[in-house]
Amino acid sequence: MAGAASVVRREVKGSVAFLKLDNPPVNAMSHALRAALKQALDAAIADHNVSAIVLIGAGRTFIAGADISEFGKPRAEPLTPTLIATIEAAPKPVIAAIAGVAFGGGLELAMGCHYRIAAPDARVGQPEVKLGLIPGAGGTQRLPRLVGLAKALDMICGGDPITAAEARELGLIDEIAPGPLEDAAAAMAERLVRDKAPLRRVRDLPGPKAEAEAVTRYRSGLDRRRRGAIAPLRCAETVEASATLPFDQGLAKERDIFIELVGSEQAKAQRYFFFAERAAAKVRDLADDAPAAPVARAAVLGAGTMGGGIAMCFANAGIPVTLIDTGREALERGLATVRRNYQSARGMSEDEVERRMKLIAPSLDWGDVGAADVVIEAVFEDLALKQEVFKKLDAITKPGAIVATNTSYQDVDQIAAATAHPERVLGMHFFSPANVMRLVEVVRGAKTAKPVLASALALSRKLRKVPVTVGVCYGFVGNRMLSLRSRAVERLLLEGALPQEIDAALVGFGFPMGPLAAADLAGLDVGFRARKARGTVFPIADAICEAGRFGQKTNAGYYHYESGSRAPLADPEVERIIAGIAARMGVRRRTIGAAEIVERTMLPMVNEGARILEEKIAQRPSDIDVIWVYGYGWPVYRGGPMFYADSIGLRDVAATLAEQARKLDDAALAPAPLLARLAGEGKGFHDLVDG
Ligand code: T1G
Repeated sequence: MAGAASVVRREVKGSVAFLKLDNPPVNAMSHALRAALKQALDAAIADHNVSAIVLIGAGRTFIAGADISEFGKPRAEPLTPTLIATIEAAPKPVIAAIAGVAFGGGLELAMGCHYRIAAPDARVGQPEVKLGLIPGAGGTQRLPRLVGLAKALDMICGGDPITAAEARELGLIDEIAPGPLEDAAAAMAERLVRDKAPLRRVRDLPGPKAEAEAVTRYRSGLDRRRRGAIAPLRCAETVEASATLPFDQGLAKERDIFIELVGSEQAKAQRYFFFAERAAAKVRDLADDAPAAPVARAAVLGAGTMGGGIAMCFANAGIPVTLIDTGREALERGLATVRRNYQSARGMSEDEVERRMKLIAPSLDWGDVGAADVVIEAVFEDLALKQEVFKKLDAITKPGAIVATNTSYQDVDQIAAATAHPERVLGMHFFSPANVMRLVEVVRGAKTAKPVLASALALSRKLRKVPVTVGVCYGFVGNRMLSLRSRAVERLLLEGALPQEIDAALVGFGFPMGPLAAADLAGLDVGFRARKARGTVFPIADAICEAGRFGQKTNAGYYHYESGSRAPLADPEVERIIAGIAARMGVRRRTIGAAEIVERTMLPMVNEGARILEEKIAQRPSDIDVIWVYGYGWPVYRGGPMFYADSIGLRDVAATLAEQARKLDDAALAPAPLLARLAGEGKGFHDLVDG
């Protein structure tokens, strides 16, 4: 970040002083920026030639909030509340001119100003909850006074931004700039001075009406959504106080809770994750600005659940896509599912449904891939079939087209070897439902060309996905680690844990759904076939499938389902199957507690994560964490499996794994060399140097 002197530039137009914030790339409110702004404000306020002050970003954005990299370090004045107090005490109008984003402390500073104007494409929001925090510079007290309690709850507990138009509608923004922002801000300033407009202070507005019903409704949904995260609850509590407490008492309450949360484990994990997500975008031997081939047209092979979801991603990004299948029935079924998904999407108009459907062209003709810049294969999960498909694609795809496989497991190098152009082949592993899940594991083959990789990463971001680059191995990173969890679950069932106990333990840990309810939802036959193909035996899972129980689709799996219901019901028949197998295997069953269930399902995954790092299948431990949070519902406030292991301490993790390996007589559970080495050195995965 830049030094104190240059981060705020003052430019005077007539009697209006523009204080230009210049702390690239996003004007994070570092101490240097705060100090320079305080200085510039004091000078402009004291300057009699200045009749109004405009705060504006010098670059692409207003302010992205507090400097997250400063959290956890001693906080130095001037803090944002001090800047706001300076503005509120000013005897002349101070205007916030917002381009790009005003997030967190940036919006709080803007709400501390007397007036706000924004560029039409600006966005404003309080995303602190995504960092395990609450707004800490008055946002919980000022925002409700401007937009009302219900909306403030939504914005602060949810953390998602709103558009300038919506903010204008709500009265959070006074004006949308009709032309260049700086000119519009200057005109606004001159008008305010000319009209001797009041110096409005949001703090002086009455507290919001206490909308008890709205609050109760919001709270009940919040408990379900937060999955153990603390910050959303503290956000609600503080925002609600704006309706009951005088402003300064509300502010003091906010301050106390903010300071408490900054040091919390959850906030530390979410800060770590903020930077982990950004690090995942960087590929070791690929320049950050490596050129990417444009994608004007796409094709998806296979109109099944994954193919349909992937086609929706392209349509959602405005990219025309051809959805191809060999069977008319399968194609029509796939298209009907896509339409149903759009029609059930919240807030999507019928016109918008039609507009997106028009971007998806169904076809039975493989030749239609010829016009596509990218082709994504999403056919049945079988290596030989995929090789055959790629061989065919070689002849019909246009030169330079990216040819990607959506396989969840198979060897991408073997698939590429079936073509004459392995350099343009890689894996783009989407997660189900593909139109919802944000993760894409971008599988780099041994022969994948760098421009192809760069283009696939850029395309993933254009599809509003989070791409993580991984190497080739069975199941890549996510599914490879998942298989260790599945093994542990199978063993725990055998030893006495019931499906509902295992699921409750992992839901209690923060996962949206337990592994057994999730397996029933996905369909047990998929795993059954994969195990058979690999010669892997899971006595209990296999027995349940052999009993014709494939999950929700057969109203029976690990649970029983009433017809038409998705609610998992404990089934004594399952317990009878398990008990029978345990007896035959001479396993005495016992009660197993939630803590042991968590330990025995999570630590083997961490161990496999260490092996994945040893083999350089993942570039860095934090990439593994990004994969688990965005692909498998790992609770973000626990950082991810590798961060979680570090928070326990690798010495303890290694000792527990060694004990599990001994007790279960399972060498695969013995600590991986990397984990054992780091534990021995008293280090953590975060000590591993990137590169
Ligand atoms: N602090 C420090 N660094 C930041 C930052 C921040 N707030 N925001 C972004 N960066 C870095 C980021 O790590 C990356 O670095 C580069 O800037 C570009 O970011 C008191 C307590 C603004 C929408 O949570 O949402 O205010 O990787 O890749 O996709 O109440 O960044 O290049 O080295 O994300 O164009 C609240 C966080 C803080 C907003 C831009 N604010 N930022 O997205 O670029 S808490 C936030 C974003 C707070 C107050 C509280 C996005 C963005 P590098 P990028 P982008």
